[in-house]
Amino acid sequence: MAVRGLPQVYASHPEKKLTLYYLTLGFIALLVGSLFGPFQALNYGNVDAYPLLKRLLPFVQSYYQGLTLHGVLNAIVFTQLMAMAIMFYLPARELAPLGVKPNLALGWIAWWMAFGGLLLAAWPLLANEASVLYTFYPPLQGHWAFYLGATVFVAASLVVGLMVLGMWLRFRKLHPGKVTPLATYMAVTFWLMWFLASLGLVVEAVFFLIPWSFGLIQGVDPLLARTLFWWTGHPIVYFWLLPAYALLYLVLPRIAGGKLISDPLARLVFLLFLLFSVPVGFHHQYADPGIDPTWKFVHAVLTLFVAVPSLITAFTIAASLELAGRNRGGKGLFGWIPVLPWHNPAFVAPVLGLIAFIPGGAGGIVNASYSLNYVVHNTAWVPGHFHLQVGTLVTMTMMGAVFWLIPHLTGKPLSEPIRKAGLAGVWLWFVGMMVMAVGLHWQGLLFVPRRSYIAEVPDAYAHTAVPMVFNVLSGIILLAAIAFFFYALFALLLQGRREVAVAESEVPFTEVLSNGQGRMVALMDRVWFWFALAVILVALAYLPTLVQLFTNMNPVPGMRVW
Ligand code: HEM
Ligand SMILES: [Cu+2]
Repeated sequence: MAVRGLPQVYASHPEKKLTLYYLTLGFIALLVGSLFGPFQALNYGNVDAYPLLKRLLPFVQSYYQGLTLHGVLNAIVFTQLMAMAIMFYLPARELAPLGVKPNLALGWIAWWMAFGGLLLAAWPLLANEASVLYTFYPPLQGHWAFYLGATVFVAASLVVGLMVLGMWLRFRKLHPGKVTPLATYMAVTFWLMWFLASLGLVVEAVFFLIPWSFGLIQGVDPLLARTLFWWTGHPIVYFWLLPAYALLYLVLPRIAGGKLISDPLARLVFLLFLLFSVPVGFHHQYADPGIDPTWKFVHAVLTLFVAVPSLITAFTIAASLELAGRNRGGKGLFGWIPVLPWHNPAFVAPVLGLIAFIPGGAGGIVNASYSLNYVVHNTAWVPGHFHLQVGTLVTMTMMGAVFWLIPHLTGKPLSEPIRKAGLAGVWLWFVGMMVMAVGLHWQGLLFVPRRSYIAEVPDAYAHTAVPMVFNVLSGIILLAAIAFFFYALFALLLQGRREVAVAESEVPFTEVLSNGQGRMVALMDRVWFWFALAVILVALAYLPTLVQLFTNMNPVPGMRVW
């Protein structure tokens, strides 16, 4: 039987099992969270399917309880578990041949913290005791278990960060003077960025939300709470995005049949994210009172800076894909495109995600442009924008990765029917998201608010009938996408067949055309120096405002309006 030999594979690579646990929990969260999506899309098409949803899931009390679950499970839980998996596993495998092993005890502690925190927060969410949306702005007041569970869940990511940092420090000790290998460099800058970024949310939770929800303090200052929230709230999107970027740089070119064209550019991208991800949060507070317009302008400029690494990424990855197509014999201006491996969902999903990222990024630059934000702020435009980013590029890159990663982690091979279902799932997901993006952006320009059960007021937005048709269509397409993709995923995970050769398959790390040597790379490898610079930038961008807010607090009592 083929099953013999698998225990040895796991014994020599125990990090495989941990990664599989992170991934599986993440995709279960995505499945549950996404189920509310089609109902929301129909809502933005003026079709009220909530009576049906309440019959299917009797615990659902309202549109907003569903939306809270959707935002929390997809944007916080799924994304974080993907980051824990990818930004741990790739460096762990890269460093293994160099004699560095991860401290897996930490990794398992993190898994149990994530799982426990998730269960604790799920209880009030499912019981309609914390229908405060995934931004939980005070004075809306949720149940204490929601804040505590969410905090423990987020803290789990920091433990994984420590584990990866530990691997890197051991690498440095064992190989003095050697440049950090690429995947590890990405992971280290990534986790350092996240340590700095998470501070805002940690302070908000530990000093305000948790004591407040336990009744230890009477009120919270909404402006201060929002400012601390967005300290983390912007960089959290890079926390979602960079694991996808890591896969785009490290794995996608290989799957496409080519090479990564530049190692130093890939490093530069991650370094720029370390520097500029955090000091930009006021772009979520352009419409807030009590924040000086000059500081809003400073954050607007810094936000446009942080678009640069994504532009570099677009060119680097597109060039790497073109190289792959040329290697495969593609000729002419566009001839390299059809020869790429379009039969393979592991290739198709991230590439479709990248296409969605073009209008997604353009919308982001609009949002960032200070006074332009007043046109779109809090309208349906905003979910239109971020479903292209996190709902499409990030999610689809992870969806694609499972088609090589799960066989690689478990030895369970990708059969023809599963491949086909997966391919259908990712195409439908892409088409559905693009159609929804048209509907939501368009409605936003017609002043339809986000976060609204508009199907309950069917005459209020009758002037948006055309984009509504797009939203209805997208809801139906995305429901089909969910069915195909999750069928493929669970068929892959739950099958009995296992092959040692599949379990032993290597991580498909891409070869690099221009190597990771030279002065630039050595300079970028001074990670602590860059980290210190990032800390200074954040202090400059935030402390003047935060000192004022902390010394002029106006706490207000909480309320429950649901
Ligand atoms: C299955 C496909 C999906 C559909 C049809 C869908 C649809 C929607 C719609 C229409 C909204 C706007 C609701 C409102 O403002 O009232 C929304 C909100 C949101 N979605 Fe999705 N979505 C899907 C998947 C995802 C995924 C995969 C993610 C992230 C990984 C995501 C993250 C979010 C977030 C963060 C919000 C904002 C929640 C809030 O405003 O509190 N969605 N979704
Ligand atoms: Cu932002």
